[in-house]
Amino acid sequence: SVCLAVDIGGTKIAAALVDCETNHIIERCQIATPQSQQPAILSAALASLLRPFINQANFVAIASTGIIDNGILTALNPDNLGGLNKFELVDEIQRITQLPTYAMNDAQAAAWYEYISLTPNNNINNMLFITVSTGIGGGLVLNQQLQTGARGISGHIGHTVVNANGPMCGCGRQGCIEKVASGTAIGEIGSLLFDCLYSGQEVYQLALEGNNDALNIIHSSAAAVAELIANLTITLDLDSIVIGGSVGLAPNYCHYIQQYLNEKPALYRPYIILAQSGADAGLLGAASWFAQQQS
Ligand code: BMX
Ligand code: ZN
Repeated sequence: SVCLAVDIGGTKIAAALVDCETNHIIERCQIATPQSQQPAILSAALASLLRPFINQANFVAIASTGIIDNGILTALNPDNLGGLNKFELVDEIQRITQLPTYAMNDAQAAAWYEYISLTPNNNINNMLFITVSTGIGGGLVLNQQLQTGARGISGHIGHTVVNANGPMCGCGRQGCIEKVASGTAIGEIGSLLFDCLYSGQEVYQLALEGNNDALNIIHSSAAAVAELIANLTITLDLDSIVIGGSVGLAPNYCHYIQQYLNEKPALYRPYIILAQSGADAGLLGAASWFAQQQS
């Protein structure tokens, strides 16, 4: 069958036709995520993105930022979606496409695709996928099973606290790792420091060009992610960590994480692997997860 896969992130929305037998992308298209509190604006953007693909698809599989519980998107951090905090995701897409529609969290979907791409050649039982991008997201595979959680929450590692006196996160908690280490945070900290508006990508570029202040910002982000990895490894007996997202995949970032982990005792150091599917992991993960649920 052919799946219309959709990946809704904080920065971009991608859609693709995926051949479910081969996990191959037939056609792909992407737009910027509208930054609006109004559900109707997101619905309209989705309708025009998806319309050209509808006739060629048998079902729709969505990977989306936010907590996906019974087809409803609830933003844990509404700041990542321009203030939007509730969206009837499955109902809206079903209305637009008239196709059977399923949805899951973006990082959970990417975790699943990275996991099935790594096995069966590797003996991985307990894996955590971490995306460091607009936000920080995660997907857990425990005993070879993807954990989606009874309420869809499983894997929301971006909202574990690294500094109880830190800045207020959009989720309402103080000092979440997402507020201090995500791409958005890297941009915010750089903007404050350089007294000028910078994106996370621009701060990262400065670091690559040798600016020491910018490099320190990237290093504290990687150090925070390394602490998170150590905490979760000793909690869940993780054997492998897969790092993805625009920051996670940026030059040297994964290497910095590895350096910080190398300072810790062996039990805190799982294998660190760079995500193989890059920007397509969410699309391919949702497509294969729901193709498998259907059969
Ligand atoms: C946030 C949260 C997660 C998401 C993660 C990465 C919202 C809207 N999203 O922690 O559900 O997985 O960001 O999302 O609360 P991305 O947009 O950076 O890929
Ligand atoms: Zn938070």
